[in-house]
Amino acid sequence: MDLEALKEAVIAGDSKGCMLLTDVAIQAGHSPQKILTEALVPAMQIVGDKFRCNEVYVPEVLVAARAMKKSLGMLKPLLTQTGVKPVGTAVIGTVKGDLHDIGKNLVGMMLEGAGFEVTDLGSDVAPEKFVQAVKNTGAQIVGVSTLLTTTMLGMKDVLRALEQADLRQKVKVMVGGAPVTQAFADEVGADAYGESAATAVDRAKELLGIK
Ligand code: B1M
Repeated sequence: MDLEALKEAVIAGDSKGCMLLTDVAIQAGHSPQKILTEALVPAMQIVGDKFRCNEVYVPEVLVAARAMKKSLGMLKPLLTQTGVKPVGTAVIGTVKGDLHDIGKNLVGMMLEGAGFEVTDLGSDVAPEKFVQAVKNTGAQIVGVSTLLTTTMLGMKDVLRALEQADLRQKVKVMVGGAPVTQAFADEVGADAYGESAATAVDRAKELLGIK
């Protein structure tokens, strides 16, 4: 079975088809990582491109996102069933004012798949919530995502809040999301920039000195 049909089902927003084809892909022996990176992520990228070109509109995007989430829900237990001691702990969330969560969810799942214990704060997360979560969980990494240029500077607020709470020296901060660049990450004083969910895992491991 190739993964093209699953990709098409996400693009078409066919939730039932997505669940069925995800099951078929798993049964055919495709790894959850492969299903994610070769079907779900590229499908959502295509939907994003179509949205940008006004070929589809918000309702279609939402339906595609919902279909993708159904597949993700089926992959999550497979990605996370390592059953071993976590290699690290992370708190992740999308900045205040930003409701986009698909990319951030992928980052969370990929981190979990790589053995991290992840606390996902969701989207539209205020800086003080990141601070509280670090205090509650003792997380080693804070991952901040944003998709909007208008909320990018919210990342700086998260870094400032961590500093004010005297936590900045204790945690590593990684930023990512479509408008974010390495230059922006440097500008706001983040410790790492994750270009994709896969590279976010590499960066997180590097931050903790894990090979
Ligand atoms: Co919105 N939206 N949206 N949207 N949306 C974008 C981002 C936009 C580029 C579309 C466009 O105009 N071309 C544009 C932003 C423009 C800008 O800021 N310059 C935009 C806009 C304007 C808006 C609204 C303002 C629209 C409106 O209401 N007028 C509104 C904002 C609402 C708000 O947040 N306050 C809005 C709303 C929505 C929906 C609700 C309809 C929906 C979100 C559904 C959801 O997330 N639950 C939506 C969607 C789906 C998109 C697009 C089409 C797709 C985003 C996506 O999920 N991509 C997007 C256009 C596009 O990107 N082409 C668009 C797939 C995802 C896998 O990629 O999130 O980039 P991405 O994540 C990648 C990497 O960036 C990285 O890893 C991921 C996987 O590889 N990554 C990290 C992400 N976070 C990371 C964190 C890390 C490391 C890596 O470390 C911590």
